[in-house]
Amino acid sequence: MEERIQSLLNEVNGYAAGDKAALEAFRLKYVSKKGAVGELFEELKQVPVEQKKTVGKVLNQLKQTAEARLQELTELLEASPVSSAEIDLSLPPIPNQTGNLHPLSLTRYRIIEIFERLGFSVADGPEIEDDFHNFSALNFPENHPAREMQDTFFVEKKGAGSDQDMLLRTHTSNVQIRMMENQKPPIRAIMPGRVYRNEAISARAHCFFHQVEGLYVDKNVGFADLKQTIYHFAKEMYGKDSKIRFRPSYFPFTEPSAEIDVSCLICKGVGCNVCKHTGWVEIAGSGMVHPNVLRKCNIDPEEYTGFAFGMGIERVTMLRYQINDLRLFSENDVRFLRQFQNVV
Ligand code: 2NL
Repeated sequence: MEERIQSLLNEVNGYAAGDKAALEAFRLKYVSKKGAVGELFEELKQVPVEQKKTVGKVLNQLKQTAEARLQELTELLEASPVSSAEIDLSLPPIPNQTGNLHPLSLTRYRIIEIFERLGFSVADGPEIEDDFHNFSALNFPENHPAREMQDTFFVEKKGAGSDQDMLLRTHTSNVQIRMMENQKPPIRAIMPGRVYRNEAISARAHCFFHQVEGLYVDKNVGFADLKQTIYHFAKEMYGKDSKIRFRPSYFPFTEPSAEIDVSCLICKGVGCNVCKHTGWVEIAGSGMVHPNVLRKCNIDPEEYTGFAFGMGIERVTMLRYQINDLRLFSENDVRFLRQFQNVV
C-alpha cells in the first residue's frame, strides 16, 4: 500500500493541467473522496493497527499534497492565456478608440461655414513669407515695432527692413495681399491659418496661434457692409441674443479701424472674470482697407474700396468652450483633447 501511495504522490507532483477538463480530472482522481486517494482511505480501515499510524501519516501527506497541487494548478491555468477553443467569438468586440477633431479645428470649421454662406471663399498661403507681403504691403512704417526681432521670428535677415527679409508670418494678411495682387475685384474671401509671434509662452500668449482674416473688396463697399457682416457672424457664432459693439482703434492697414466686442457669453453682461467685469469681450479687429494697401496691390482706391477683419481662433474657442489656458491647445494632452469627442 505504501508503494501505491508513493506512486500516486509522484503522479500528483508531476501532473500538468493544460485546460479546465484536465484540472477537473485531477480533482476527481486525487482530491475527491471517490477518487484513488479516497479509495486508499477506505482501505486504511483494513490495515493492521500496528501499521495504521505510519501508513495513515503518509496517506495524509498525499492528501495534503494533492489539495495543494490542485490549488496551484488552478492558479496556473487562470494566469495562462485562454486557449483558442475557449474564445467566445459571439461576444461584441472591445470598441476601438476613435480620434476626434481638435477644438481649434472645430471652431475653424464653424467660422468657415458661417462665412461660406455669405459668399466668402477660403484661401490659403505661405507661413514663411517675405517682408513685403507681411509688412510693407500692409502699410507698416519702416520703423514699426512689429518689425523688431523681439516681435517677429526672422528666418533670413538681409538688412534693415528689406522687402526680401524672410520671416514667419505674423498674421494671415499676407494671403490677402497675394490674392489682391493676383486677382481683380470683386474679392470676397477668408484666410484661416497659423501665425507666429516672438512672445514668451504663458496662459494668455503663445509664440504661435491661429487666425481667420476676412477681406471684401469691390465697388462701393462701405463700413455698413462690415458692420452687417460681423453682426451676422456674431449671431451665428455666439447666439441670437448676442450683441456687438465697435470701438475706434488703429491699425496701419485699415482706415478707419475698429475693435469689435461681443456681449459676454459667460455672465450675460452682468460682469465676470472673462469680461473683466465690463460685460464685453473683444473678438476681432477690423476696418476699411487703407488706400495705400490697395495701391501696393495695384488696385485703384478711387474705383474700389474694401473692408477687412481679423480674429484669433484660440480666443473664439476659449469663449466657446470656456477654456482658460492657451497652452492646452498645443500640449496634445489626450485628456484635454478627448473632451471634444462628439462636439460640434
Ligand atoms: C486683429 C486685427 C485685423 C485686418 C486684420 C487686413 C488685411 C489686409 C488689409 C487690411 Cl490685406 N486689413 N486685415 C484688418 C483689421 C484687423 O486683425 O486684432 N486680429 C486678431
